[in-house]
Amino acid sequence: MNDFSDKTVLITGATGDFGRAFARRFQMAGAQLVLHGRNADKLAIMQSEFPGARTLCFDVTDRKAIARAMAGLGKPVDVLINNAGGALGAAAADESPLDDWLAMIEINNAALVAITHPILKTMVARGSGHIINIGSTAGSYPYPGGHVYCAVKAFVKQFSLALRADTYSKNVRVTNIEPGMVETQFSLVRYKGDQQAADAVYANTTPLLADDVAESVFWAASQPSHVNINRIELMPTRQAPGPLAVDRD
Ligand code: 8X3
Repeated sequence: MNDFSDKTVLITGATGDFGRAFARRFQMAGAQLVLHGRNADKLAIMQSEFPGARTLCFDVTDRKAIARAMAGLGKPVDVLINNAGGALGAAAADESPLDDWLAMIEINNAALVAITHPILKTMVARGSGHIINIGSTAGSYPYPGGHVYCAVKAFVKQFSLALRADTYSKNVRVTNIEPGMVETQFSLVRYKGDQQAADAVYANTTPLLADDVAESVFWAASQPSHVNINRIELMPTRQAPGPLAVDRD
């Protein structure tokens, strides 16, 4: 299915690089877009780029605002892309502030389930819908400095798989998309504005692009309705899971 003209696609965190790429891809297929962001100025720019889209402005840590926005959607969501999230810091666990850990759990997990919950109910009631979560290879492969980020993405993976256990007989599809290194603003946020540190992540290699991830999201969404893509893990050709670490004298 490549024609989404009768489908409403809600993208959270749509003002970031992934969100824009997803919006572009689904716009090409004619989808009616609902774009969420927490920054009104960035959303206004997106509104001019995607004139037919509806925008939703709220902070994903504000549970009441989420409930209000979901209740006020008006029309049912056919595809929910849970994209809002991110990493904070890359220092070793014992050197990381607790506030960063708690914030990552809030934005990547608590917010994701708070948005999913009301939409899942409407999808089950209609007997139709697709929830696409944006996970990460970090959810499968731990790495130094990953600690809570790896853990929250493992939650997203397992939540996605467990949702399938409750939705397979209700015609609601669930997919977890798990990208590795993608050149986006992700690292600039993780390193809290340190451009040099962010640039170093992508230096002298060939990372994925947000459009590569958008293709995977779109491919999963465009399968025939009897096909559920459970997980897609994608990495740059020049990246691979590392060996197990051994401390030696
Ligand atoms: C982003 C991929 O490897 O930086 O989710 O954790 S990684």
